[in-house]
Amino acid sequence: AKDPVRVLVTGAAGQIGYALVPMIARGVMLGSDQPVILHMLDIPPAAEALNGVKMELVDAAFPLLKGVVATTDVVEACTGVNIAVMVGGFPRKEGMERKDVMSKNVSIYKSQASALESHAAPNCKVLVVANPANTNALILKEFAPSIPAKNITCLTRLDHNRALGQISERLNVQVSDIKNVIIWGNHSSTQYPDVSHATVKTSSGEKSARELVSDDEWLKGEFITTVQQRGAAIIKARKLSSALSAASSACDHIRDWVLGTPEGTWVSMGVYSDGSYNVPAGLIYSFPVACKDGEWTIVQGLSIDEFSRKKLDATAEELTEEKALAYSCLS
Ligand code: NAX
Repeated sequence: AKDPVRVLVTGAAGQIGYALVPMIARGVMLGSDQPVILHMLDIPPAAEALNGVKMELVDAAFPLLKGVVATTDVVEACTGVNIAVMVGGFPRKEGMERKDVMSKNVSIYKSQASALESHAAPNCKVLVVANPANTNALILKEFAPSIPAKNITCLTRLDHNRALGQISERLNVQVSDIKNVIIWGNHSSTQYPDVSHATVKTSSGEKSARELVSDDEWLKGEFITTVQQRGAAIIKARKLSSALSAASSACDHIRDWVLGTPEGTWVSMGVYSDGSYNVPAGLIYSFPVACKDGEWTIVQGLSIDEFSRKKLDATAEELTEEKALAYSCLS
């Protein structure tokens, strides 16, 4: 039998946490033959609720779940973890300035970075979900210098999956027959959902999604805004933000990262930019990536037309501003 993998979920008493921990305990994230020990962190006001989640995990009697650590102590939470899913953060409340929210999250991610750096297992893989996800991941990277930059990522897989969902509905095809959509940039309304290289499996072979849709106006307009605004549409409908889809996408992100993507297929992940596609180096930016042996690489050589170029640059510009704002909160 395999040794258990320790998975940290921060903000585990929140809505995404509640959807995510049972998925992890059922093997959705790491496979149905991979035992896990869950580490759950939240803040003292949520300690009682967190303990309730722990009680439910015990009651669910998941065969793969070999242990649960539920704590408000960051060091205890981070000790020995192989995977860290950072869902906890400070939400933007009505009337709050962007800078104030940024400042709260910078201080959270700075201290959690140090705890991970000192106490996580070597080669711990980190996924930041909490918003502003890209910039929180960047802060985490800066304050955990001994964790390799390639181990620190943020979640744009939900946006990626939303793009698959929109194409699936439009063409009336299965999501599993669509591949290679891309989310570029920030997990925000400036992200660029791109189908230029996406394909669809049909009875007469693989076809370009763009040709099958054959409506560039929709692809360059409503499709993009629907994906960009989907989070807001869910809040409007549910009076709560996306939770099950966010949790499921976080599992997809880690699973593909650890277990690999099929040959010729890529997914979107927010990763540390090396300057590929003329995206400024040193941002956490969502790229198309292929994964093998537990490592991602940015898919190279895709053609970028003029329309896409502008979109890639606009979202990079927003991330550069966010980075400056985050740094201004440090001083
Ligand atoms: P909730 O408010 O339900 O849960 C957040 C939890 O984090 C709470 O239990 C809170 O007590 C805890 N928390 C706050 N500060 C903490 C700290 N310093 N350490 C540990 N825990 C802490 O929010 P939820 O709906 O679960 O969303 C969580 C985060 O995901 C938010 O930042 C949200 O904006 C972000 N999202 C990101 C998405 C993405 O695709 N990247 C999509 C979904 C979601 O909107």
